[in-house]
Amino acid sequence: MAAPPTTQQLQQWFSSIDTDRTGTITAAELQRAMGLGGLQFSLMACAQMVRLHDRDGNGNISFPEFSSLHMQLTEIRTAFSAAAQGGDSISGEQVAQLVAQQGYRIEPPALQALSKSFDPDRNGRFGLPEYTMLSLFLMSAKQIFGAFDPQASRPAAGTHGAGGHSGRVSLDFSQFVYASAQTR
Ligand SMILES: [Ca+2]
Ligand SMILES: [Ca+2]
Repeated sequence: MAAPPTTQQLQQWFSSIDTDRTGTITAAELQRAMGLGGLQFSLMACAQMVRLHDRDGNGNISFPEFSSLHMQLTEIRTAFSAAAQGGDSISGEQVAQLVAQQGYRIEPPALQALSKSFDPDRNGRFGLPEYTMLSLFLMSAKQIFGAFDPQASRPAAGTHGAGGHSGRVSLDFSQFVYASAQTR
């Protein structure tokens, strides 16, 4: 496995992506940089990447936030490459294995629906962009779910859920719309 990049390297990448020199990276700047790297993502997809790592909530990516985004994208790419073994796509079964390896427990019907929605041409194969989007979606879903989980912020007194999560949420329609909107 390649050595992790040095802070200096990361800083150079950050500066090269920050084309308008604002000291922050927007979704559009990220989209352009990924495109140059041969990965075509929609602006919406890049906005989701920004949102997932925008810890201070100012709508764009600072250098520390970029470091965590970069680490996440590297982890996704490493898992993908190991499964693809030199190829440029992986099967639905491999996606299911990777998802399980990351600790997600998802029932088969949900897993099938998940795969279908990230395989628009329905050929049962997932390239790196598709697998990345699927991973980001799951991460967002976990984050949003956790935010609505009533036990999330309390100690696990009397519950068996991991980290105090009850593992169940109850949403009204507005909350459902809010939650869905955050995952795309
Ligand atoms: Ca910028
Ligand atoms: Ca930010």
